[in-house]
Amino acid sequence: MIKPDDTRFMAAAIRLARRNEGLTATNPSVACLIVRDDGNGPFIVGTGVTARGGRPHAEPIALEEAGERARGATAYVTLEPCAHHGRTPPCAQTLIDAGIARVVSATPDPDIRVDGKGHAMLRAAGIAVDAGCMAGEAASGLFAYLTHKQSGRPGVTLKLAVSRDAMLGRKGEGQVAITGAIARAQTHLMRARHHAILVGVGTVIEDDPELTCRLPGLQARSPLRIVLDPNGRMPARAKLAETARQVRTLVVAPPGLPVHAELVAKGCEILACETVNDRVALPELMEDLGARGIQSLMVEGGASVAASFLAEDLVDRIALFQGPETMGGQGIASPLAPHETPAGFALTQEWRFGDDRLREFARE
Ligand code: AOF
Ligand code: ZN
Repeated sequence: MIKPDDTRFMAAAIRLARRNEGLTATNPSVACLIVRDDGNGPFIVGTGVTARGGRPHAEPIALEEAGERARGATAYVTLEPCAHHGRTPPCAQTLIDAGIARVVSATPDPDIRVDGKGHAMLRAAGIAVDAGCMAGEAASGLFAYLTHKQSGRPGVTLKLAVSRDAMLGRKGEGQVAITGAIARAQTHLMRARHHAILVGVGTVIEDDPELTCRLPGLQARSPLRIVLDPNGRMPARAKLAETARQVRTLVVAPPGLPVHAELVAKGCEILACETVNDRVALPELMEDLGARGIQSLMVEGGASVAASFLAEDLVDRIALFQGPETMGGQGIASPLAPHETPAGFALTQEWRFGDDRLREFARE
């Protein structure tokens, strides 16, 4: 049975798991807390989060910190402990060997090597297992891993910044600041947590963005940058091309376009794609990216790329920033209005950053 304290510790574990989001592929970033109660109330004796690169898993890290204090304790894990032999023994076995008395888990692991076997191993060893504690919240953190495992494509976050009158910018004016510094920092953090970030070539031509994470200390966490370029319009002078040797840049285009040689010379990689009516075929592209191990994708612009992802039903989460200003008639209309909940989505979180607002939605 799940108790109020269980929810409290699982919430802490879910928060801890965010630390290595985007750094553990193709593993999910999982967290584990070892909690003891010697009669004076529960306290944490070990914490672990899946290491960078995916190994070790969260459980052995937490158990090592706990040492002998793990005997008789409860383990909180955001994902069902694994049941397979990888570079290390199964985490379920490690929990059993450490003398854990009870395991509380949040999300089942769809990996066919686990898929219920982790929980079964624990129960067979006489450990009390309570699964499904804060399942929704944990799944939201693991959405990229779960989407990739279940459908083979990356989990997609659509990020939009709109003005009070639902505009994304002004026509022909390049980058227009819609939100302030704190909201911008949030966007950079969001970039750091994704494996790849995608824009249409129109955004490159209009805005000449860098699409990197420029938060102090997190610059190395800039994701792979992807440009949809179905008609070979990607400028070789764009910042994305000029910096392709520092941050990987992938140009998605039909094969055989002449401009490519120059982009390749600057360090861009080219990914050949199918096109439909002069647009990149998105479902096929998503499959290709998934096959390359890309589990999470942030779509950052512009209006028609956002609309295409929505129309193809490829968006799993929406981050909708709203600034305080009004653009007026010269604006580029957003496919989503700031005050409405998009059809098929539910509001999951809402923040205020000064005059700006961020609402996050997840697929229902
Ligand atoms: C856990 N704890 O912290 C993580 C788990 O390549 P391997 O051997 O590391 O296995 C990858 C799989 O391990 C991954 O698909 C998922 O099922 C599980 N991840 N499991 O018990 C963890 N990250
Ligand atoms: Zn494991």
